[in-house]
Amino acid sequence: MGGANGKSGHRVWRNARLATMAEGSAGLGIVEKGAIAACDGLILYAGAEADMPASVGQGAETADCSGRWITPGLIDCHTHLVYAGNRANEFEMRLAGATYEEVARAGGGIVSSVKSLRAASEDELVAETLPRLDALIAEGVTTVEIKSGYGLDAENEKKSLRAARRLASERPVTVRTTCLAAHALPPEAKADKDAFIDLVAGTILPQVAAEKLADAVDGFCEGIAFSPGQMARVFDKATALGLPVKLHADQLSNLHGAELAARYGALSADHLEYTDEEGAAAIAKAGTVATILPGAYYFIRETKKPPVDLFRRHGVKMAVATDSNPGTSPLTSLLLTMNMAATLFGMTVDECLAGITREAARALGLLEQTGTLEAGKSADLAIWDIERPAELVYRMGFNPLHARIWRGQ
Ligand code: DI6
Ligand code: FE
Repeated sequence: MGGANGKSGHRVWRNARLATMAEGSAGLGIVEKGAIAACDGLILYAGAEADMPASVGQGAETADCSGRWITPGLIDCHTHLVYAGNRANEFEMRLAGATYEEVARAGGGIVSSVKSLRAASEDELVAETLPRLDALIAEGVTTVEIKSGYGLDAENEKKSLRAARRLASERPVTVRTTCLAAHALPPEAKADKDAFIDLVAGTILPQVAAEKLADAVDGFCEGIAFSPGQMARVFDKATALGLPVKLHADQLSNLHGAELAARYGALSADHLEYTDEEGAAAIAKAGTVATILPGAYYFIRETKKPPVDLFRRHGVKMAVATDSNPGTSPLTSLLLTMNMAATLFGMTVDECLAGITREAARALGLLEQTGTLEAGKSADLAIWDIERPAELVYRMGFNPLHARIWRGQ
């Protein structure tokens, strides 16, 4: 801390190529021969080196980037990163021909992760999650969203959210937490979905809100989970508690989850494989981001692709995220996720990169703070050993990160 002039963390990165991702600039907002100045964790200047006011760089600790590319720090805006154990056994059963239902009857599925999480202490959850968080961070992630949803009662949902919050003091990363209590029906609910929704809206959400453990509320709207009517009750309570909402929508069938999310002004609607034109139009109008999750599509060998073309036509903003979870997307690489979004769904390089920066920030309600290289935002940067941005999407299993800066450090 403390630059030569005494200001804390006054730094300049010069001789860099910038993909600012700034809204309204063409493509990636590229600046050749660029520079970034930061102080007190915030960007003071991002633009052409030749245009940087001398005062901005005076006394700063200066790094020569030797022509490397700088992008905003990456943002994984949809994860279920906090869980205990894993479900590799189910993966083997499915490879041997078992159906998802057979796996569930053998004690598998979300409920098996609920059992493991309930048996783990908060400390154990933090310790088990750190290697997954480290994998994301190693690729330049500076902000990650983490959902609960494997606790499914007040104590265990709060334990997950506390573990998620604690990760932010263990590593230099911004963590946003989301309460996904309406994820699945726990065994003790005895198939009574409405009674469980009473518990979520009447007990779990108020407690989570009172202890300020969540930044948003999510739910799984699906035949195998909760109906639009049940989700609406959860969203009514979230809204009354002042929490923004998100939704796992239209992943396995079209229950018009996108329209439901739009009706509540959701930050994002996620998955959306089965969303139709009305759904696309509704989220476009509401300004709800479509979060594209190719990891789950790939891992469960889904064949229905999200309607990326419809989203383009309606001007829907698209984020891209890992959906990191033990059951349908055991994925901890945003770089590989971009490759999947491009290869499987035909998203362009520009869309993929916007999806893990600017649009991911928008999906978290954080666009004022991060997601682009612009003055006034957090100095969250990823510096890459690449010749062109497309390399970040093109490679599979290779990490060209040179350095990662979180809040100027
Ligand atoms: N959709 C999914 O793909 C995951 N949750 C959800 O709502 C599945 C989570 C799991 O199987 O553990
Ligand atoms: Fe998910």
